Amino acid sequence: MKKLNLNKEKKLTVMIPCHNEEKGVGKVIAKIPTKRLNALGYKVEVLVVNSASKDRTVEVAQKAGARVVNAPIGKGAAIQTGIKHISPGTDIVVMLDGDDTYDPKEMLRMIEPLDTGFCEVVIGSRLAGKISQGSMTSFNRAGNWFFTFLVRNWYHENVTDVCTGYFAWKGSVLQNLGKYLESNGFSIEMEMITKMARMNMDIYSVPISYKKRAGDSNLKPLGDGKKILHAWCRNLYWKPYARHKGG
Ligand SMILES: Nc1nc2c(ncn2[C@@H]2O[C@H](COP(=O)(O)OP(=O)(O)OP(=O)(O)O)[C@@H](O)[C@H]2O)c(=O)[nH]1
Ligand SMILES: [Mg+2]
Repeated sequence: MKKLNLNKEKKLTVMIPCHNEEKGVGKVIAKIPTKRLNALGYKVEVLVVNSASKDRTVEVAQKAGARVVNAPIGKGAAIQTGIKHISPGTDIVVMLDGDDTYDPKEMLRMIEPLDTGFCEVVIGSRLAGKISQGSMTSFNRAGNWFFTFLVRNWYHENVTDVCTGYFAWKGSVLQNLGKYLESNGFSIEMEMITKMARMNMDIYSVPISYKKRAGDSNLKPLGDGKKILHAWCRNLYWKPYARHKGG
């Protein structure tokens, strides 16, 4: 008879897409609650997905203990590359930005519903959480609210912040989603959320905090807003089998 290994160590990867984030990435990695995660039975790996940074991002990330992989330019392209570099058998993947806007300690709240089997995907919601003064312009806040309204009403998904950069997935669920991703830029979050909705994934939101970024933004609110709207339209009639890239 096969022996059951009840004390199996679980694997958690923290994925951080970075483009010129020398000011933030070290702080983000240092704030990951590794000891608390270890106590919950998780072995933690930090994966920084770097695109063409011209500053000390790679050096700072490696010094802080991260594995660094290089990706083509664009947040979406980086996420697609990052997914392919996640170690096989990873139980949970958490993703957050490298600009020190999200609180890594709050990943404990993000992973609890996954750890206890409540759902498959957790979205960190700033709009239902705490947004510090000066961290989000009124224009961006209105845009987020508008895109969230569109997703709630046309995809019937109970999400409260579709432009967030803080996610947690069961590892196998993210690998499945990764096969369908195509966006290279900032429409990636909209693409992920709308495709996860169409794949009937079990998604819930938890409130998180958001504060002012360290370093300069890469987002172009108007141009990227148009691409986000385009991703929302494009996936309305999308089905997982329709554009499957194979595998
Ligand atoms: N690897 C990689 N990461 C990127 C790229 N563009 C943005 N990122 C990262 O994606 C995260 C989000 O990008 P930000 O520029 O902060 O965009 P944002 O959070 O929507 O906008 P702000 O509110 O101004 O910070 C950050 O960690 C960036 O470093 C890219 O081309 N490649
Ligand atoms: Mg940011």
